[in-house]
Amino acid sequence: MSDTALITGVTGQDGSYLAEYLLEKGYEVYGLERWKSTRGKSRIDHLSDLKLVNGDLADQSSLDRAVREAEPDEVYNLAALSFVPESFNQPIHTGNITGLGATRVLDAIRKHQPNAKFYQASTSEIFGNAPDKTQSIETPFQPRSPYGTSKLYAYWSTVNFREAYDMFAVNGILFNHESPRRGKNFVTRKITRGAAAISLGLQEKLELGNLDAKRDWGHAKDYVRAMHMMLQQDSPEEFVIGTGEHHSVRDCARVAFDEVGLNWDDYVEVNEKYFRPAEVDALKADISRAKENLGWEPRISFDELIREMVQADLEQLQDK
Ligand code: NAP
Ligand code: F7E
Repeated sequence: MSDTALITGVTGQDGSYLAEYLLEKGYEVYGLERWKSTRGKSRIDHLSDLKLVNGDLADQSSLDRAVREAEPDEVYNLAALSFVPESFNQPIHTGNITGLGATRVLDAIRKHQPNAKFYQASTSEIFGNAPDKTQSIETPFQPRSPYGTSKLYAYWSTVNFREAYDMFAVNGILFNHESPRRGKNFVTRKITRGAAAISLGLQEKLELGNLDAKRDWGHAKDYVRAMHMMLQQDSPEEFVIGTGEHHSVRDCARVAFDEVGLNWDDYVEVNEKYFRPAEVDALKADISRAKENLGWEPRISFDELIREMVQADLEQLQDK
């Protein structure tokens, strides 16, 4: 009999790649979807074998029902309010969904499917402005946004359910990962779409915030592979997943505009409205443990990632 997985956040970037990956591996895959009056063209419309269950991370009974219906062997909690600037505007909602939501999923598993393995989508944002040049599982946590503080609550909830109820529950501390399916407000996609639009004569300028911020950017396809690998370990443990390299927002703009034969400096303007109340200046993963204990390494480079995103945006904008 095939394994069954339940993915919350299935309509998001990672959820769609993970669903694809698990379906290809022969899993029966259920995805938790928020109720909407229309779905429209989404990231998962091409996945005809995916089974959808309605539910919301704010609503315990819907999560209980989803777990009872799917009877999963593996649960991936990817649902969250994931856009850091918006978490400053909606700190309570962020705490409820991104923080407490994880506890609700854990509690549904504890009650209805206690042997299911649980993956929590944790994040490098829990490190904040970390003192170390690279961040590992040993680095102290000091988040700098309501998103980060909520994810830290979810992190400790996951550890606590593991210790208290002997559940197989792990956090994947993932650094930034992107793809052509990335939401349009996140900086890489804003840049690749902006460069594509400018090269096609559809836009004149691109306004950005802090060009000096540095992130460790990888490809989402590589990272969903790591999520699955983390649930196949003999015993549950946390891993940091990234590339071990970081680049500035400026570097990202340079590569994206180069892909369309333009000089980024002629088109990018800084607008302070995109600065955050508290910024995370630089993040870079130490992935030695993931390489050694998990056997995971990224396969797609930063340059390949950004160029792929620009080409996908060119195609999408030309089709309009
Ligand atoms: P994303 O594209 O923003 O997807 C977020 C998902 O959460 C969407 O499917 C969204 O559904 C769902 N969601 C939001 N509120 C919900 C609620 N109240 N109930 C149920 N579902 C809800 O995020 P992503 O980039 O794929 O990231 C996946 C997860 O990894 C998130 O938890 C994120 O915080 C975390 N993470 C991401 C990164 C990264 O760089 N991408 C790095 C580390 C950790 P709708 O479609 O209905 O809005
Ligand atoms: O910002 C700077 C901004 O919004 C990256 C989420 O997936 O990864 C993501 O969080 C950097 C920041 O991602 C603009 O100030 C400059 O320093 O693409 P971002 P993020 O905040 O790092 C982590 C790991 C997650 O877990 C989150 O869910 O870029 N920046 N100018 C800008 N950022 C945006 N969005 N827009 C700008 O115009």
